[in-house]
Amino acid sequence: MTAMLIEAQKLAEPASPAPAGASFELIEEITWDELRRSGRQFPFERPLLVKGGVKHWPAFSKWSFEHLADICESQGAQAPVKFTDGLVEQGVTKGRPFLPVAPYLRELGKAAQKAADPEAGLISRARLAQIRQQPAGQRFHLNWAHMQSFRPTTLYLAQWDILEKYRQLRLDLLIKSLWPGLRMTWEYVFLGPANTVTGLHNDFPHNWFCQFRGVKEFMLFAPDQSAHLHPARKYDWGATLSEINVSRLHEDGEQRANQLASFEKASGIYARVEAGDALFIPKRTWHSVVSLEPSISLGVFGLTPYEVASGGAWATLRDWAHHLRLFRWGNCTCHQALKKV
Ligand SMILES: O=C(O)CCC(=O)C(=O)O
Repeated sequence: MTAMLIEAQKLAEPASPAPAGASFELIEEITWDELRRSGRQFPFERPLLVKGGVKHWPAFSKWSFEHLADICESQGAQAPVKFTDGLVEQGVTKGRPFLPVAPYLRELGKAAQKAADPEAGLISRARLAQIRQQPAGQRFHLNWAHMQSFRPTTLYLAQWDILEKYRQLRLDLLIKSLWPGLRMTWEYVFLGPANTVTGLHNDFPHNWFCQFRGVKEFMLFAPDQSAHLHPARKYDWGATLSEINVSRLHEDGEQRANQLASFEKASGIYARVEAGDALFIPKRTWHSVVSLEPSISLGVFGLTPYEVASGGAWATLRDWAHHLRLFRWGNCTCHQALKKV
């Protein structure tokens, strides 16, 4: 596997100026120790970034790209794995390549050793430090020129079911430390290089998003911002997708101009999630994610028994209808596009 496959294609300086996009405020941050001492009632109503929230998990110290590659190889996992080809949330979902996974992980391990550019990102490190000096709630815009400087990586192992294949990896997760009470959880692993983009969407359960390696930037929007975010008809099992493609905001066209005008009215929350952090994403919170470095992440969706019976049953019914070709067939993230949408 060549490095070309994991490296995002750098683009020339764009001719047009970057759009302003939505306005943002910084996410509320708390350390893991402060959170435990605070006695705050879970679930929280707004997104919360818990610094060091998973540093006490064995996965934080053990899970490197090399470690995961070794596990795949030692267990004879030579069978190719299904990758995503970048954004699946917006536009037409294309076929997904099957490739051997261990060489990919080793490539990511090598890329992770290179120091990341501190200037890169929707907010550079220096600007973030400046914003942190301002009073809480101060609004700012993101540097959309960053999104214009690369084409999202074409190979991303998003929502890989590695925890089903290698069940011993579950011993490295202390999920109960984040999810108190009676809750069923579903875990999804995301492994990918710098410059992966997960498009704007919201999920129906609450999510504890855990970062073990690398840095990711999150744009988050409360459910009351939906009117500005163009919910799409495209079908996904547990998510509502947006028509707004954050990696192509700057492109011309009447449709894009309308989307941009509406996106500029939205008020969002920005989070920079670093290795060891846990981010709480309340249910139905819109989010889009851009990686700044090769990353190993875990999304943990949690539902109470009541939520499983209500929301889960509804999602399952919709899914049956979809697979019976009765509901949004030909416009979904789970099948290759049959017609142009
Ligand atoms: O890390 C990513 O690229 C996407 C994560 C995400 O969207 C989620 O956990 O719901």
